[in-house]
Amino acid sequence: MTKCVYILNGPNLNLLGKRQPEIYGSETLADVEADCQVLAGELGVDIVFHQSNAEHQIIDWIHEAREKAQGIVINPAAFTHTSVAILDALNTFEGPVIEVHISNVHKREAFRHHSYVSLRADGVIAGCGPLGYQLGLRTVAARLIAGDGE
Ligand code: CA2
Repeated sequence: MTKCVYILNGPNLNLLGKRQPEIYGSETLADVEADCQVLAGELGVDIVFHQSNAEHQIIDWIHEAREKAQGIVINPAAFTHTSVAILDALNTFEGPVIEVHISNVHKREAFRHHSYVSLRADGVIAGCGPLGYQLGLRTVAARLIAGDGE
């Protein structure tokens, strides 16, 4: 069966490429999704790509991923720094989880230095721009393939 990876995005990332290009670059979220679709084809995995400004919606997608996906790439955006609920949801998911941040959160304000999601993430990518999503997807796919041989 083809493996499926959920790529989940938190609040305000719908504005990617439309505001603050000096921090987040000029690629839109639709560009990121298109790049991930091309890469997924090369890697032989399916992806489901979502963005929401609502915490409960992201939690519901993580619950859905428990049934439908084998891996998760997540940029929780500001919920990274606040959401025990998203951490709790991710703790119920059994496959690889990679946390992605477009900007280098460690070079920014102190409140961005702590991540609840990192307590569950198997890997964290920050400061690589939108390319971070492809690095995250490659990492999840590699871990799923390695797991197949176990
Ligand atoms: O660097 C990242 O990817 C972040 O997850 C982005 C979040 C921020 O709260 C995190 O600390 C780091 C903010 C997402 C806002 O996205 C925008 C994109 C374009 C224009 C305005 C906001």
